[in-house]
This record gives sequence, C-alpha cells and structure tokens, in this order.
Amino acid sequence: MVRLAGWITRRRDHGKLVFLDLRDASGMVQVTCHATTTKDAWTTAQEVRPEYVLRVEGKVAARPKAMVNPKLPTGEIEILATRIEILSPAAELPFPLEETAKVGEEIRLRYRYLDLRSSRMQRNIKTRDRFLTQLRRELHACGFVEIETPILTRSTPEGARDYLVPSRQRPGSFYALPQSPQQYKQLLMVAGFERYFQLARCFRDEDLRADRQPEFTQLDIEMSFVTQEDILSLTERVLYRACKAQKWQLPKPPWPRLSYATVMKRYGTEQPDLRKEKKKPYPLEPLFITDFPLFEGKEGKYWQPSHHMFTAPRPEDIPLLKTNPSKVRSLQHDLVINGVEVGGGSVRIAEAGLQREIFQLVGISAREAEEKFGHLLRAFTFGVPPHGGIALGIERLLQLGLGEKSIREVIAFPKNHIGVDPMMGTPAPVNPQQLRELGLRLASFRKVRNKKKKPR
Ligand code: AMO
Repeated sequence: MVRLAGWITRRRDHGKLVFLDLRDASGMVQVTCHATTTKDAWTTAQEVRPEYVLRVEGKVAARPKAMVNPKLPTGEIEILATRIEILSPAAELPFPLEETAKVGEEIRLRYRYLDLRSSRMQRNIKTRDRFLTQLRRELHACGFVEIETPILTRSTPEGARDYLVPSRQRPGSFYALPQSPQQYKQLLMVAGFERYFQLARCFRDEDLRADRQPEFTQLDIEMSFVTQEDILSLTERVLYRACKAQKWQLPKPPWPRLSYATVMKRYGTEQPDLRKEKKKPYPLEPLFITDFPLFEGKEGKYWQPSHHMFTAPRPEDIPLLKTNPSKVRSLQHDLVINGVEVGGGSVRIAEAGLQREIFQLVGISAREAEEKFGHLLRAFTFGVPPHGGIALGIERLLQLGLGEKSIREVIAFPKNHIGVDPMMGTPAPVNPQQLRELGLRLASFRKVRNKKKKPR
C-alpha cells in the first residue's frame, strides 16, 4: 500500500473508470479509480476538480502495455486507489497552468503562487537553487568566504537612484538600500579576508526593462593580491563549472578577452553577440571586455566614470589623469554572454591619494569626499592589499541558460515593468501614525500632478 498527497493536474472521466493525474514537488503519477473494485475512491473522485489537494491510498500496479506513457518517468505504473481524501478543494483557476508563457503577465503576477505551480516555473526556480548551490560550492572549494553585508546602509554610487529608508531614531536621516556591496567588499579586503563572495541582494531605482529589476542578486566577488587576469580566470572557471552542472553548453575557458577599442571597432557595440559570427556557436558564447576608457565623457566641468569611481586606471595611463583624462584606460572588465552584460568589475584603487584625485575629477569636493567616503580613505591608511573583483548578475545568467525572454521568469516574486508587485500590492501607502513616527509628512500628490499639467 502507498500513500501519496498532492494536487490534481487533470481528471479524466471514462464512466466506470476515473483517472486522476496527481502531482507533487517530485513529479506526477496516474491514479486510477474503478466504479466496481474501489467504489469509495471512485465516488470521491467524482467531486475532484483540477488543483484539488488530495491524499490517496492505493496499490502500485504495472499499467497495461497499451497504456504505458513513455514521456513520464512514472509512465509504466499507476496507483489503483482504495481511498481518496479531499484535503482542500480549489476554486476555478484564473488561467490554465500549462504554457503560462502565453498568459498575460499581470494576471500571472497577481496569482504568482499559481503561476509558480507550472512545470516551467518549477523548473526555473529549482534550477536557480541548484545554480546558486553550485556557485557556492565552487567558490568555497577555491577558499572563498561568504560574508553578508548590511542592507540598511549608506549610498554607494553605482549609477542608479537609491531606495531610501527613513530613520525613526534620527529623524531627517535615511538609510539607503545597497546598489551593490562595493565599499563593504573593499573594506573586507582591508580587513584581511582576501577572498570574499556573497550572493548579494542589490537595489536600484532605475527604469525597468526585460533584464532589469529593482531588486536582484549578484554573485559578488572580491580578491586580494591579484591581477586582473587572476580575477578573469577565476570567474570563468567557477562560472563554467556551475553552468556545465546545469547542462548548459558553453565553450571551455579561457574565453576570449578583447579590448574595448577592438570590440567597438569590430562590432560597433560594447555588448557583441559572438554567436552571430560563428559557424557552430555554443548556445552560450561568453566574452570578456577590458581596457575601457576610465571616463565615459564630460558632463559640464566633471568627468563621468564608465564603471564606478573606485576603478583603478591602468598604471601606465595615470600621468594622463593630469593632462588628458579622456585617454586614460582603466582596469575595468565586463563579461558579456550572447550580447547581454552579465557581469562587471575591476581592479580597485588602493591608495587614498589616487582615490582623492579621481573624486576631484568626477566632481566630488574634498569636503564631500571626506563626508561620504572618509571611512574608505581612512581604511586605506592602515595597510591595504591590492585588490579587485567582479559581480555577476544571477538572474541574467539564469535567463540565458534557461532560454527565457525576461529575468522575471527566474525570480519567484518579481516586480512588473513599473516596479509593482500586483499580488502583494507593493508599493503601498502607510498609515499616518507610521509617518508621524518617522517625522515625515507627505506632499499632496494630487496637487503635484495638477501643477505639472498646468500650461506654462
Ligand atoms: P554592475 O553595476 O556592473 O557592477 O553590476 C554587476 C551586474 O549586475 C547585473 N545587474 C542587474 N541585474 C538585474 N537587474 C538590474 N537592475 C541590474 N543591474 C545590474 C548585471 C551587471 O553586469 N559593484 C560593481 C561590481 C564590481 O565592481 O565588482 C557592480 O555592481 O549583470
């Protein structure tokens, strides 16, 4: 006798014979109820509808030859039910659970817990778990330590707007959610950990796209006493192994490394898709890009960093900082797969004087530098190892590996294209008492909106 419990995917009624496809997290099995031999079970089966939760008792039997389903791992057997108990009925579903890719996204997100029942989403979320586990395993095997860094922190500039959290104890002051753990991981190098990683949650308030979410996960890495080449070869080794463990096909390392100048000349974009130029491309075609210009260009009086302002210039280009900053190349590196930027990082500035010079060029005054980054500059005076690292976008990697159109398909509870979670109703107003405690008063949004509409 076996006892199974799960959801009903399908019920097929052949009169005296009812078939139920019973599904749980481990798979699917056919349950058969006979009107004559197992009358009780058959009677209960009459009531059963899709997505009811049942407990079934019965015997495992070989299916008659003609009924074998070679597509199902359990396709050679069936459960002859002796007893069926309805644990929970289910209302009619808002959409069918097969082929959810064709269902409107808004309704899928509103009923995400149902959407996640589909076999595709179960596969995606379980693959995410296995991929992260494998990455952790590979990095631990290379001597890395996983260290969590604060979510309530101070702004680290990564080029997006911050999400702010008002402080109750210090009215008028705000925490910022981290756009990345950039400063912490550098400080962990000063702290002597040498090899850090974190599956880090990052938060960026920016316009959303198919490959951008307001919160996402990075595999964040930092290493001491390394060259840029050490960082790239560690990254490709770890990523190659973790991808192969998911049976994703990609070329063996070393992967191509091209300079920014070469890539722009050859492809006219900083995110080329190498599959286009290959006769027999792999499903995933990675490429490292190096030697970016340190600055993207000038905005007014000040230079805009291409990556972030902690990126080191190439040592031979440092004199150009004083004479021709636009010609300075950096020790930044990007990882691009199939035309998608999946990672970025750099060797860092590890010297307070040089860091101050860069702050000045990007328009951060000495006072502001002290106020916002004094901790980092001070840390650099206590013995700092040369260091550098990279961060890989976990969702983008999964999206590519799984062949999905959007990173929302590899996140259990994503936000929609305007940053809303229609299931929880996030973001939402809070009650006036909470605002009072925080010392906040809202401007009237209606007024603000009306003002904007007024003709000038
Ligand atoms: P960067 O800003 O390049 O570098 O981010 C690293 C990688 O994170 C992914 N990513 C995103 N994924 C989903 N949604 C987003 N909104 C989003 N933004 C970025 C991308 C990107 O390549 N601190 C540096 C890393 C370093 O210097 O070590 C950083 O965050 O795949």
